[in-house]
Order: sequence, then structure tokens, then C-alpha cells
Amino acid sequence: LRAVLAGGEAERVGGLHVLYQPLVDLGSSRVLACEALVRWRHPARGLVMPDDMLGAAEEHGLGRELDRLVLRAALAQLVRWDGAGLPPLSVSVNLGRSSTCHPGLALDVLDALAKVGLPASRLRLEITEHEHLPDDPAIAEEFQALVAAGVGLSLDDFGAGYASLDYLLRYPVSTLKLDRCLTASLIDQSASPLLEGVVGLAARLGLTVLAEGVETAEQRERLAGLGIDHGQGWYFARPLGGDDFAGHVLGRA
Ligand code: G
Ligand code: G
Ligand code: MN
Ligand code: NA
Repeated sequence: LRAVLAGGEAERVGGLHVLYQPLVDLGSSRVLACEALVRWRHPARGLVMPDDMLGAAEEHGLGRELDRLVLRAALAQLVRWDGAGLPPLSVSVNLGRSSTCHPGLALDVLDALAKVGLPASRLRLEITEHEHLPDDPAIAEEFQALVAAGVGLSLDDFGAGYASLDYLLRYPVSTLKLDRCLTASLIDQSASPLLEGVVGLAARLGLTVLAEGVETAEQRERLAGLGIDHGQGWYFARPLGGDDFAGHVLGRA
């Protein structure tokens, strides 16, 4: 992985590539944005999924390099989609622990946007409370600078980690991404009060809610019925390569 990351700029450099999963309006199924999801095509091990490489990447000090490569690939992809006549969607890019805690994060990200000439509003960053982050005001300041510049901030995996409510107070989050375990819990009728509570809280805080892991029409219906704005999941589309994503958005999938 170190060698792959050292390899540089291109989208498919050294077998790392990025897929894009649509983020949709739950009511209309219209594609509003996408999430960039990294994959590693390993010569011997086959397709390596993020969960099987991100831990090791962080341990070996490569987490930030990986996130930077994905960010550059995603922004380059937006420029290509713009050229192909897609509507100006935004892309959501995940940040691992070392990217989130990096004091130069805001400058790095704004520099990457400036290099490709895209407005900051075309980018969202996803932070996760899966890993406990230190309560360091310097981290919050990086995100405040990004949000002031127009970058969106989402809290990922909400409901599956440790400190969600604390993070909502600390960081200028505008979207809550409900972990797919909450969507899956809808099979059990008794879980609805929990989701209703989360939706109510989000409304009070002025947050948009996105449900992850939407796999069935029934889930879509019930989530929309609860007042959840956005969704993501196999019911709408799997993570897609850049060209397939464009075909999906343009209705040629
Ligand atoms: O499809 P999926 O297996 O891609 O993703 C699994 C997890 O890996 C998700 O929690 C997702 O947020 C995370 N992930 C995917 N791509 C990236 C990335 O480029 N950087 C970081 N830090 N996390 C990612
Ligand atoms: O960043 P995050 O953990 O939220 O990344 C989303 C993860 O969920 C990725 O691993 C993606 O491949 C996966 N995923 C996306 N849609 C679905 C779905 O409908 N069901 C399941 N089980 N996983 C999904
Ligand atoms: Mn995510
Ligand atoms: Na998630």
C-alpha cells in the first residue's frame, strides 16, 4: 500500500480506485450527491475493501495519504462529470482518524479544491465517531474554517459509535448519516421510537438526516414516513465506477 500511495496522482494508481454511491432524495429517488468509497485491487489478494486496509493504513501512518488520494480522485471525477454534462452534484469524502486530527486539514482541502477550480460547496467531508477523537479545539477550528469556506460536514455512522451527541456540539455538522444498523432495525417495529427521536433531535438542531443501508422499498417507505430526508443503499444503487455513475444519473444505467 505504501508503494501504491507513493505512486501519485491518477485515479487508478497502483490498483487503488474509487467508486461512487448515489445519495438520493428519499421521496423522489433523485440523485443529489455521491459518496466516494475506496477500493484496492490487490495483485494477489483480489479486491480489498476499506475495512480490511484502513486500519493497517492508519497504523503505518498512511491514512492521510490515502484520504488525500481519494479526495484528489473524487474532485477530478467531478470535473470530468461536469464536462460530460452531469448536473453539478457534490461528492462526499470520508476522513479517517489521522486526516481528521491533522492541523493542516483545512488548507490541504481548500488547496485541492482550488487546484481543480471547483467551489467548496461541491465537497462534503464525512467524519465518523467510530473512533474516539480527542476533544481538541484545534480540530474543531479546522472544520469551522472548512465550513466557513462552503465545505459541508457530515457525521457518519451515527448510532453505531461512541460519542455522537458530543460530536454534534463540537463540530459544525450539517448532515447526520444514520448507520445502516438503524435502517436494519426497522424490521423490528419497536425500533421506530428510536428513529423518531433521532429525527426530532436532528430537526431541533437544523440537521439533514440521511439513512444508510437502504436495501428494500419497504425500508425506503418507512424511512420517508418518519420524515428522513435522504437515503443511500443498494435499493437505489451499489457503489459504481465513474462512468457507470454518470450513466445512472443520466438514466442510461
Ligand atoms: O463500501 P465500504 O466497504 O466501502 O466502506 C467501508 C468503510 O470504509 C466505510 O465506513 C467508509 O466510510 C470507509 N471508507 C471508504 N472509503 C474511504 C476513504 O477513502 N477514506 C476513509 N478514511 N474511509 C473510507
Ligand atoms: O462510510 P460508510 O460506513 O458509511 O460507508 C458505507 C458502507 O456501506 C460501504 O461499505 C458501502 O459499500 C456499504 N453499503 C452501501 N449501501 C449498502 C447497503 O444497502 N447495504 C449494506 N449492507 N451495505 C451498504
Ligand atoms: Mn461514509
Ligand atoms: Na456509515
